[in-house]
Amino acid sequence: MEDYNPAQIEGKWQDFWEEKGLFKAEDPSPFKKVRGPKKYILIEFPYPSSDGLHVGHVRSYAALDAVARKARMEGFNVLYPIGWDAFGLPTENYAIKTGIHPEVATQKNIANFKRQLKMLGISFDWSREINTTDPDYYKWTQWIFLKFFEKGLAYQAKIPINWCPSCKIGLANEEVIDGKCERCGAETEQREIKQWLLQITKYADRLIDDLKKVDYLEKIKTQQINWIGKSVGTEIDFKVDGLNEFIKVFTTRADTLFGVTAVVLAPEHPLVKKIVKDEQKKEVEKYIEESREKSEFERTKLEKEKTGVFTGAFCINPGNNEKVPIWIGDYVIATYGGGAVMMVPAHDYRDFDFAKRFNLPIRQVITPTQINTDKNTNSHELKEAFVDYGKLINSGEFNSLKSEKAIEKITEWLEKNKLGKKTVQYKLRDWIFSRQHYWGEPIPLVFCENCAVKIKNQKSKIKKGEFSEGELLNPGWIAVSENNLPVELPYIKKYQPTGTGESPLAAISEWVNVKCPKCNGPAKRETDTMPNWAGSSWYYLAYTMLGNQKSNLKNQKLIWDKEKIKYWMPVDWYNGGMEHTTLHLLYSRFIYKFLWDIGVVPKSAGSEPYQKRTSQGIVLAEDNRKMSKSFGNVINPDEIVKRYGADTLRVYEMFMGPFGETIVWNTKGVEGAHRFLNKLWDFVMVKIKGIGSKEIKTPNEGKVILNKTIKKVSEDIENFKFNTIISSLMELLNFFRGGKSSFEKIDIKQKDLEKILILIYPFAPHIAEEMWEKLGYHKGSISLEKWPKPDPKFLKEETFELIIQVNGKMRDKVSVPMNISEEEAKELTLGRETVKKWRGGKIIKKIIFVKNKLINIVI
Ligand code: ANZ
Ligand code: ZN
Repeated sequence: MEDYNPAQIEGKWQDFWEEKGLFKAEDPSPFKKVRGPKKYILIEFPYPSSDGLHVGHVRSYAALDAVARKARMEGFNVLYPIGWDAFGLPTENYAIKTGIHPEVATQKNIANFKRQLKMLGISFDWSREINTTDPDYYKWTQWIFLKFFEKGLAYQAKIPINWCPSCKIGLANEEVIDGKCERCGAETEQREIKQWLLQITKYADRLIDDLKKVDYLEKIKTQQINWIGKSVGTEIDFKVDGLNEFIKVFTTRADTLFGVTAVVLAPEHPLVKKIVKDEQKKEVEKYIEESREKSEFERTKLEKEKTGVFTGAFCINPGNNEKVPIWIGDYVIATYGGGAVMMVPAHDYRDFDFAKRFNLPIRQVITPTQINTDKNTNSHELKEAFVDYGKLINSGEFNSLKSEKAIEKITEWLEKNKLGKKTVQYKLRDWIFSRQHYWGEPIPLVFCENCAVKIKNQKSKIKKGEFSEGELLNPGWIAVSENNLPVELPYIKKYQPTGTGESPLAAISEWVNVKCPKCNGPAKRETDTMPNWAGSSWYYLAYTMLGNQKSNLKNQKLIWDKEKIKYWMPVDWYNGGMEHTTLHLLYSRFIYKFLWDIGVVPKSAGSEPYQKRTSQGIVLAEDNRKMSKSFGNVINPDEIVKRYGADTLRVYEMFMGPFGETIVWNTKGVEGAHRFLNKLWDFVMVKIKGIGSKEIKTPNEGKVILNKTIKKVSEDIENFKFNTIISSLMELLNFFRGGKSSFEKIDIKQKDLEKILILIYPFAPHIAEEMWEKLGYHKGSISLEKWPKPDPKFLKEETFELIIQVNGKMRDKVSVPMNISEEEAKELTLGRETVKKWRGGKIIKKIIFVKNKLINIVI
C-alpha cells in the first residue's frame, strides 16, 4: 500500500489549482450571470517583514481558508484576496541595520512570504494581489488624502506629540503602549511638532453608533467604544480673578461643584503664561520644562505621586462665588476636556492625592445615600476620596439632591446663568497623519509662499473654487494636482531619520523644490510621509476593483469602479488580530465612511466596511513566551511543512484550541495531527479496494454519525469553532476504522466515503484532493464538488443520562446527547453547581470519562 507522502502531493495540487484558476473570484458583468451569490472573505494582509511568515499568520489564514473553501462548495462566488502592507518602520529599520534599501528588502520579503503562502495551499485569488508600496497603489492612498484635504478634514497643527527618542519620530497615541514606543520599547517623551491631522473626531459618534449594524465579537465592539471614549459632562467657566479670562473645565461630576478647592491646569494650558504671578514664574517654568520630559502615560498613572505648582493666581467658583487657587499639575492632560480640571479632592482619587500633597482643603459634598446626612458633615475627616454617587451636602440650594439629579440641576442652573453648558468629550483625538520618515507614502502637498500671502491678505475676497477648503484652512499649503499623482517616493541612499524631526526627504533639494500648481511660483514639497495605517485603510476596496482584467493596478485607469464596489462590499467576514482592534479597525472604518460620504463608495454598499469581525488568539512558543528571535523560540512554518506537510500544520493549528484564545505551541500536538492524517490516508487506501461494489452499505449507526458530523462541521465553521470540528472528524474516522484497538470492519458506501473527504477538504485540502483522485471515479477536482447537506432522517437526537461522580461517588446526573465528546462532557460537568459544591475549589487530579456512561472527577 502506498504511504502518505505530503511532499509528493502538496506541490502537485497547488500547481493544479493555480493552473485551473479555481480560486478566482468572478466580477459582476452586464453580459453574464455570475456563478452564485457573493461572499467576501478577508484576512488582514500581512506586513512582509524579513522574518517571514509566522505560525500566527497561519492560524488566521488557514481558518478563513476553510471558510472560503466551504463557501465555494456551497455555490458562493467567493473573493478571498491577498496583498502586502509593506510601508513602515520595520522595513526601514531593517534597511538601516543591513544597508539593504527598503524597496529591495520589501521585494525580497514579499517573494519569501509568497512562497510560504503558496506552500501552505491557501486558496487566495492571486490575480488581485496588491502592494501598498506600489506607486500605482499609493497613488490612490494619496488621492484619498487629497480628498480629505479638499473637504477641510485635513489640517496642520503644532501639537504636543509623543516622541520616540530612539526611533526619532513622532508617534500617534495608539503607538504608545504603557508610555513606551510600540516598535522599539523606548520611553517616549512629549514634543511639539507640526503635524498633519485627519479629523476622525468628527466621525466619533458614527463610529460608535454604527457598531449596531455589524456582527463583531462583543469584546471588539467594547474596545472600539472605549477607545473612542465618549463622555457626557458639563463645561464650567471659572473666571480668573482680576482678569477678563475664563478657565473652561470639563467635569462629569457637576454635582461636586461646591466641593472645588482649586482649579488645576495642564502645564501646556494657553492661559498659564497670562495668569502666572511674577514670584511664581521661575518655579512654574521649571515645572513645565520637567513635565515635557514625561510621557502621558507616566503623567496620568493613578498611583504616581502627584506633582504640581501654584501659579499665584485665583479664580471664582461660579457655584458659590468662592475664590480658589489656580495650580498647574501634569496629571491634567492638555488635549482633553480643555486641559483644565476643577479639583474636588473629597470625591476624586487623583485630586485627593494632590490636595494631601499640597495641603489644600478637602471638602466633602457628597455622602453615601444610606447614611443619615446630619452625621456626615464637613468636620468628618475623609480617609480617602468617596467617588460614588450619593446625596449632596454643603451645596446650598442643591443640598439633599441625589447625584444624578444634581448633575442635571446644576448644569441647568449654569446654562441659565451662562456659566457653563452640557457637553460631550471624546478620548479619541484627531489622527496624526504624518511621519518624519522615508519609507511611506509622500503627502501630496506643496508649500507656496506666494499663495500663503495671497490667502492671508485676501481671505474674504477669494472666490469660491479658487482655493479648496483645505487650502483656506492651511494657508500656503497647495494640493498637488490629481493628474500628477502619484507623487513618487524618490529612490535615495540615506534613509536614516534625521533626528531633527524632519524626514530624510527634506535633504533632496531636486525633489523638494517644485513649482506651485496654483501660481507657478517657487514651492516646496511636504517632506513628511503617511503613517503605516494609510495604505491598509482602504485595501479591501482595491481588491474588489482588480478582478478579471489585468492582474495589477498598473493597467488600470481610474479604479473607483462603483459597480464592483457595490457588488462586493461589505466584506462578509474579516478576521485579524486583537492588537488591531483600536488602530487599523477604527481607521479603516473611518476612511470607508468618508469615502461613502463623498460617494466613492455607493450608498447601497452600506456605511460599514466589515459585516463580521473575528479575531484569532495569539500562538505562544512552547516555553509559554511570545515567539521572538531574541528568545530563540520561534517556530518556523517552513520547517513544520518540510517535516510533516502543509496539511498537518493547518489541521494542527485548527485543532490546537479555541480559535479566539491564546494557545501554547505543542510539538506533540503537531504529531497528533500528522497521525490523524496518516490514519485517514491508510483507511481510505484500504477502502478504495472494495469500493464501488453494490453490496457495500453503510450501517445505520454509521449514517447517524456521518450526518451528525456534516451538520456539526457546517455549523461550527460559521461559528469559528474549528477545534471541535477537527475532533469530531477524528471521531468520525475512528468510528469507521472500527474503534481504536479492534480491527472490526465497518462498511462504508462510496458516496459516504466521498462525503468524509469533502468534510476534510477545507482543512486539509491537498490530501483530500489526492484521495479523491485515487478514488478514481470522478473527473476533476474535489474543489468543484458540492458541500453535503445532512439527512434529517439521521439527525434525531438520542440522549442518555450521564452519571457524574466526584472521587468515584455519584453526585449528579444529567441528560446529554449520545456520543457526547469527552471535551464537551467535561465542560458541561465542571460548570454544574453540584459539582462545584463537591469540588469546593480543589485542584482536579484527573478526569475519567467512560463514553456514553459516566464521568468521574478525581480531586
Ligand atoms: C471634577 C470631578 C469631581 C471629577 C469628581 C471627577 C470626580 P472621563 O469620564 O474620563 O471623561 N478631567 C477632565 N479633564 C481632564 C484632563 N484634561 N486631564 C485629566 N483629568 C481630566 O473623566 C472626566 C473627569 O476627568 C472630569 O470630571 C475631571 O475630573 C477629569 F468627584 O471633574 B472631574
Ligand atoms: Zn502658489
